[in-house]
Amino acid sequence: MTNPLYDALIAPQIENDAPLLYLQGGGDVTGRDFAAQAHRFAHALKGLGLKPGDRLAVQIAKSPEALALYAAALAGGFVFLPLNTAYTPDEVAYFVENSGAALLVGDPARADTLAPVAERLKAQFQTLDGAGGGSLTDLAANEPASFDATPRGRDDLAAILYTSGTTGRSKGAMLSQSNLLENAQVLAQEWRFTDQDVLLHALPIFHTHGLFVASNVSLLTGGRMIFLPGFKAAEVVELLPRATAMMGVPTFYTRLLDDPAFDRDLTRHMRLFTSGSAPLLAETHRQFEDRTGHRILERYGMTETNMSTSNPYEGERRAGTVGFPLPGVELRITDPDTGEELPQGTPGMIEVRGHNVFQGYWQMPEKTAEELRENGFFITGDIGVIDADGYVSIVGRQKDLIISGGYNIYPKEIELLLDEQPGVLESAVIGTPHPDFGEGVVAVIVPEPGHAPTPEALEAAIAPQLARFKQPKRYVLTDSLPRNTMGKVQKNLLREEYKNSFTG
Ligand code: MLC
Ligand code: AMP
Repeated sequence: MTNPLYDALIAPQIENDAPLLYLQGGGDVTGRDFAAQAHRFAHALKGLGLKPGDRLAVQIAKSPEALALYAAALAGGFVFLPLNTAYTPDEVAYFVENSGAALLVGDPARADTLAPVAERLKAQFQTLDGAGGGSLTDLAANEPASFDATPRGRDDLAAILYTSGTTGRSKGAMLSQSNLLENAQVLAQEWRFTDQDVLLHALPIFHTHGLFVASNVSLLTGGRMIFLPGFKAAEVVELLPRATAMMGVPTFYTRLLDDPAFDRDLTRHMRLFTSGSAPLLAETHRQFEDRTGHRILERYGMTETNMSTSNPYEGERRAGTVGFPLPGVELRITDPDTGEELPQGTPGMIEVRGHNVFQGYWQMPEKTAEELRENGFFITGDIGVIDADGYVSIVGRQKDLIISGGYNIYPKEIELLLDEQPGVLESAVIGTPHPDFGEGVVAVIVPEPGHAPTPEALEAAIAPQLARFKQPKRYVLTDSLPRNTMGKVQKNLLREEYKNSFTG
């Protein structure tokens, strides 16, 4: 028995003496060194008592070592559970507890708050920092540079990625070896990746986009990555002439367009820019083409489904659409109430089925049953329409979700915290147009009679519990929330009323 993902992504690096990762500020990591580090980590994890199938939760800065830890999880058959570095210890605690993680790896600078979380939840705790140092690196230092990968089947879990729900707490999306491998294979082929590519990698590696789309596709095809700790427009402008491809969220592209140095000449060597995780305005698509001559290739995916659709590499990349279902993916539009398939051209619920669709939510069979039909179709919560040429467009969301700079933010989570605060009768959290992040978070607060809670007080109260990017960027007070006859808050009216919160 083999280990399909490890065999396809990591094993080929063992004999690779060429650079795999180009680093910020110069220097590189060869494929051989990368694989050796991964193997040392895998031994160290085994030495800590981790068994195949155990969950390995990590909240660490992006670095070559962080990517090697992912590779180590693949080698050892541990289920990789990456967490946004912006999450507070309270948020991390939920993921560790819910997943029953055996080990939490965190930044040494946050050990004071994370180690007690791990201890309380009976998980071990180790550290790894953005420069690659930490207790886990020390543990691994004297381990062998080779490792016999643990056999895995195609249906074995490779990763769990948590995704918030519109009600209740986050759910762990279980992704199998074949979910990840087949999706990477399809994308590599559709987007024509080869070992000649140099991917400018500025996305975080704790989400689907940066880890499974960008890193997996590049590793699979034997290409190289300019591996940056985060997105800084000026740095990207400097490095683009060395790259052939880049993947980004729309905010990357709007920020690049704000830089006058970003032009046709600078992007001459590029063969591909892709965008996803949030809607790319047709206007941005056009501006980008005017400035560079490149047409951004937009695709659509989500944590539970990896990538589902893509505009064509050859053929028309149509602005405002997410293209066609990928090979091996079926996409249908249904009536959100009845589940009946709708005729072409009618907007409705996007449902997808195929190799890409996850295995269900970790230990939440009832949630899984609500969203994953017995016939294999996953109900995405996105409203879409298919045009006469087969292009899919996303025209709305049925789920109450804000997408800000490519991060998902669930209003319910914020409303529950705000409603608990003194002086707050009730709240509604909405997303309104934001020039940088696409959508920005606005909290509409109805105070208790005689009270007027200040934004500063509310912000201070929720800050310890909520990652910074989720915190409202604007608070407004109002007398009451608009409701329909069923008593449901009419957020569409609020979005209209406060639409100029960031643009006016
Ligand atoms: C940072 N901030 C954000 C934010 N990112 N606020 C809202 N939304 C965001 N996305 C906050 C910071 O905490 C800071 O707060 C302030 O905004 C300004 O920070 P910044 O320095 O300008 O932010 P920066 O570090 O540059 O980050 C912006 C970004 C980053 C766009 C580069 O958010 C990013 O890398 N986004 C990519 C997300 C991603 O990879 N999504 C993929 C999900 S997978 P203050 O107030 O303290 O100053 C998925 C499936 C699929 O969706 O289809 O791909
Ligand atoms: P996540 O759950 O973080 O993986 O986010 C997935 C969600 O991001 C999808 O359900 C969509 O709502 C949104 N999304 C991803 N790609 C696109 C895109 N190209 N256009 C519009 N929305 C997108």
